[in-house]
Amino acid sequence: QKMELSYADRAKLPHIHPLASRLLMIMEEKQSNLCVSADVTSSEELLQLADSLGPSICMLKTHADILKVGKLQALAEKHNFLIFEDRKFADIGNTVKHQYEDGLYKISSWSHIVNAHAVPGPGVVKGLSAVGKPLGRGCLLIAQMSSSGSLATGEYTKAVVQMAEEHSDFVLGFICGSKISTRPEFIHMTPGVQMQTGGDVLGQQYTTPEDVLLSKGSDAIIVGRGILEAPDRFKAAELYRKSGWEAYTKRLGQ
Ligand code: 5IU
Repeated sequence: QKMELSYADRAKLPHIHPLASRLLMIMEEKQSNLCVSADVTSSEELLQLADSLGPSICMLKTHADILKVGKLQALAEKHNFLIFEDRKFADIGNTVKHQYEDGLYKISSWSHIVNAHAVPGPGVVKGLSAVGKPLGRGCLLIAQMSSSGSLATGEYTKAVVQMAEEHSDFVLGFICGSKISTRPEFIHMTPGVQMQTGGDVLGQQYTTPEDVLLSKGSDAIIVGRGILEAPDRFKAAELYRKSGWEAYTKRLGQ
């Protein structure tokens, strides 16, 4: 019998990143560990998605090139979810610093959370942190990927965890397939989730919410097409939210 800390317990840990704490509280309050991947091609559709699915989600994952930032921020406030720009920074520190702060999208000014590949070494985190930390932002390191043949495995994954531990004032967790760190301050977020296992023709591999949250010990699911391609997106989002929440409560009860 191993005791699991609840999201609410973890939110109160003394050394937790303030944004991780906020996210865990949102998850607890909204009974949602669902992040919707808003992979649509028009900003109108994205805003509509954010407004209709907002109540069901803890986070919305975006791609900067298709959004109207001001309106999305207002919806994030209205429905109490965080914005996660899936930018996957992967350059040297000095370059990502500029990509994060300046450029076309000024991502640091509106996105609560970004992600980064650890491939360049700790400089990538240091560069992002120089911009994001003063703004209270946070970063997820990509420790594993859901696509078949991914090279982010084994020793690489371990090195990513270590990099996160060394920069836990800015890194608040991981993109990963399963629980890879025992530190309860870190948030594990898993993409490649649908109600049925399987995949797409380009290498994506799907696991179920139950498998991700209960067997694999991750904290949150990231769902795109499982919801976007459903005939009723709201109904589908609620299905994923409930399934995710049920798996989480089962885990707590074990
Ligand atoms: N995404 C993955 N796998 C990963 C990472 C990111 O699927 O390892 I890092 C992104 C890609 C897409 C979303 O934007 O998550 C998943 O979409 P579908 O649920 O439609 O497969």
